[in-house]
Amino acid sequence: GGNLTRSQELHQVPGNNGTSATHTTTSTAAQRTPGHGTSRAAVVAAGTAPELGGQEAAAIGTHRVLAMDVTLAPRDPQAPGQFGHPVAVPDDKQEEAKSRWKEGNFNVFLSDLIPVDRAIADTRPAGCLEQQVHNDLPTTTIIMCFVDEVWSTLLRSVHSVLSRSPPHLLQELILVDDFSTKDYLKEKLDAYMSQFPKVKVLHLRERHGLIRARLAGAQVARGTVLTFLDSHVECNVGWLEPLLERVRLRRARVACPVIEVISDKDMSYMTVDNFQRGIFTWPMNFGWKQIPQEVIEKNKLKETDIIRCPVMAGGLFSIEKKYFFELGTYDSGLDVWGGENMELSFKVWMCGGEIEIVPCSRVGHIFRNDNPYSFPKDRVRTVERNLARVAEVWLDDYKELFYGHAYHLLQRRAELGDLSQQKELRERLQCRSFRWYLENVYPDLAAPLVKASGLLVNVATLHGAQHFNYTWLRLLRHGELCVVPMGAAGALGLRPCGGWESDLAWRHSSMAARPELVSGIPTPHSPQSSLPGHWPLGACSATNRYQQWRFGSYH
Ligand code: UD2
Ligand code: MN
Repeated sequence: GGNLTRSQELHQVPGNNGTSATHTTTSTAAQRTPGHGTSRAAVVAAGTAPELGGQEAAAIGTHRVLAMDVTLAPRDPQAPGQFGHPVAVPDDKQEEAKSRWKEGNFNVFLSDLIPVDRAIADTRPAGCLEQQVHNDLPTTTIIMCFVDEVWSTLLRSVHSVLSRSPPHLLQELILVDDFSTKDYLKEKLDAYMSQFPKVKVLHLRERHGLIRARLAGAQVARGTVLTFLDSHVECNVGWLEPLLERVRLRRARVACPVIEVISDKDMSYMTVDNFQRGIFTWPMNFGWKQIPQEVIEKNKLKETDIIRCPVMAGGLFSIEKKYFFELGTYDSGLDVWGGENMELSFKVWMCGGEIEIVPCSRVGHIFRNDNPYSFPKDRVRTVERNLARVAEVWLDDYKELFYGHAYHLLQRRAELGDLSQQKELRERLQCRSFRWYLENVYPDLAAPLVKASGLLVNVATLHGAQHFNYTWLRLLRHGELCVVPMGAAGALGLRPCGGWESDLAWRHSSMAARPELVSGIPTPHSPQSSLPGHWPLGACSATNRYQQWRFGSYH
């Protein structure tokens, strides 16, 4: 699995911290019934206002989102990077900057140069300033776990929380040190943070990995809502209340801010395109996908509308603490990094909750090309193992698609560890099927259960064999029967397919435009007869047209 990057267009934000001109919008009521197809309901939930029960709102009262930001009048307006402006490395410092890059896989030299409490531009869409939130929002514990984070970046993350979160909502900020090796993250960090009564540092005694480190923070959290953040972020003005409001309105909900970009090169704060959903592609790679312009226009979507997402990025979100524990938190068998966002996303949706991006909440994050810390075991293998665990527990029959796109993992299923607890949890919570998820939450994902199907035809002879499915596990299936080599002569026959440990795979490089069966099924013995029994195996050859086969349709 590659690292998380944001590849869509970025926009440099204007230099003043100017709040955008006020523009009053009243949200129109929109249905929030679980969606069908890619209708409005599938991608967007109602804005804040319509969900306030009239009477309740009157009794409890609401207020506009507090634009609290102690950095609005920065100590030193001339400081480099102030207001989120880009910073350039001076000519005589190029070498130094270059050599320090690997400390965090971003421009650490510049991070050290800019104030830890710099101001950034308020990038919220017009309309956010008018939004109302309840007066009785729940409190939150912010959990920020880190391993060997860069000092100035960690401090900037903490300061951005303290500067831009309403104190009455911030129960505490727990820094979970995942057994860092750097000296400055020990007594020096404790001493620095001791000036902030709400900040607690929890030093783990061994490396837990981010998944179990977050859980260590969650165990001791005292706030009603947990808010997870990475340790290289800058929370923007008014970021917290809209998240807590969404959780306040419905507890079975995960609320995510829009993740904006802090440039790894010049440390500038950049906003991103609106109307992006969190999605995944096979084999479970997270990405963002733009909502098509027609959908935006047809449904008159506004930039402030909540966006429902099939999956979340993973790092930044609010979830009610009790709900998180009811869901069984994360699968604690997931190691170090990766895949936990998929696990929680599937679990939330399939077990009755929902995941959304809240456009009026914005947090910058430094996206890096590589993890700057070491993995206890091989990085790729760790992430792959995590993803396969998630596939085994949540994808039902569709896990064949996962393995079909990551075929080498099929051999490693024995390494996945015990999954019985996770499967029991899914039973106990009476979660829906993955098929339900596909139909209702992510209908635009292509998820055909077989790769190809129909009459299997030899290209050389155009002779049709029986109807077969070519599965993601590379079986040639005819109902419950699979094509297998039989007998010493290498003739073919049909046999019950058997389970996952089947070794009956056929390699077929199938491109709908130029389908070719590259290996496996060979020269015909008797072109007139049907496939099984009469097409002996022969050595593979790229040019032998008798070895080229085509299916009726490719999916
Ligand atoms: C993304 C998520 C990240 C996590 C990851 C998949 C965002 C912005 N980031 O990757 O939160 O969901 O996908 O797992 O959505 N850390 C530890 N111990 C470890 C490894 C990491 O404490 O063993 C910390 C790390 O210092 C950082 C956080 O966990 O604060 C996330 O790690 P990352 O920033 O390397 O992940 P990222 O942003 O590439
Ligand atoms: Mn990160």
